[in-house]
Amino acid sequence: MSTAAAPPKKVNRAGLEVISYKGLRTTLCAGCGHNAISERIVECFFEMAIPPWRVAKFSGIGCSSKSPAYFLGLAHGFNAVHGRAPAVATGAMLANHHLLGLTVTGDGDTASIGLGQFSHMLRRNIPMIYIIENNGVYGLTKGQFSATADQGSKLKTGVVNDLPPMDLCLLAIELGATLVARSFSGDKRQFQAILKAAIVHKGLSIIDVISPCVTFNDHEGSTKSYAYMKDHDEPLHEMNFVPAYEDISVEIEEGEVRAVTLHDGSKIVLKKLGRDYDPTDKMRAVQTLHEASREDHVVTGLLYLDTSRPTFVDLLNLVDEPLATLPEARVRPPKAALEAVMEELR
Ligand SMILES: Cc1ncc(C[n+]2csc(CCOP(=O)(O)OP(=O)(O)O)c2C)c(N)n1
Ligand code: SF4
Ligand SMILES: [Mg+2]
Repeated sequence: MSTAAAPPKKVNRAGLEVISYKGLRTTLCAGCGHNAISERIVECFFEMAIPPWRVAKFSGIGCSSKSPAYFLGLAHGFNAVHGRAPAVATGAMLANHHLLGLTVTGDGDTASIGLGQFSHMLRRNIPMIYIIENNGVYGLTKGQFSATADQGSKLKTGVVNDLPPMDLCLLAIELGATLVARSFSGDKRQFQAILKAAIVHKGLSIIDVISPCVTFNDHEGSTKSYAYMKDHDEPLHEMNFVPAYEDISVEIEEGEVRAVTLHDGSKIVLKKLGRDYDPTDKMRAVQTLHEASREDHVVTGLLYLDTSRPTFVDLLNLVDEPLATLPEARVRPPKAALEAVMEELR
């Protein structure tokens, strides 16, 4: 009988094992793209050593919005009404801007009932990560087209979508998000690099992830299926994330590699694939998305990055301590001040 001791469990820089980053067992369909996204969230938060209790998760209603139950079980969480995650998250981030906000929701939740709230979150550049698990349908209510479904795409029943799609990345760039990326749930490496960059970005990160619904939208005629993405995914660059604590000097080959520096000194290293792409050029980002839509390509990667725009928390000039932890004496005017106001109104 062997007497060898069990190998030590792997811990991250926070001294935590990966199990501290997991959630409940998924109840989504086997093969659903949303499950792959939950797995990447567990891996990235573990690797970046973010204590899970420093994270606040938000969602709306949908299969995608159920997924926060399946990762970071030790984090704070709020499952809002359909489409209302942005307002709840905005309030929470203002009440405690020391938390790392992570919203995971769907294309239906975001682009239909939640569009108004989504737009104002973009304008305000609320500092948090907002992931859209985009499958082109309302999965939870049995597969009706959502507002991101492509014109001409077909449901299993043969019904054709006659309406033009809403591109949530275009909207995000236009209305003020400061990190905007598109990925595919089947591209593990690319999504990990984007998510790690979003974790350190000080501003609103919108990540639109094409995440196939294997039950209602993975057939021929769908433009959000695994097969369609295999043929039409056009990565803008090969992405690598170099965290600030790794202190690796990045070799820049002129014209081939572009490195963009994030707020904490971490870097996103973008290796050119075919075209030269500068994610800090807003006009170029918008043009690239329009061209891709015209040519039936799905461009993925880091579409847009702006590290200079202030967040809503900066604009409000909040005190550094979380408002939620301030004693009443510091958040409420004293009785004498209220009496003086009343006196003026008499
Ligand atoms: C106010 C309200 N209207 C409608 C619904 C029905 N409903 C539940 S989930 C959903 C859409 C979900 O689609 P999506 O956000 O894309 O998530 P998925 O299931 O595809 O991941 C709808 C319309 C609801 N729950 N509440
Ligand atoms: S119905 Fe579609 S979106 Fe919902 S869990 Fe199943 S595969 Fe995923
Ligand atoms: Mg959906």
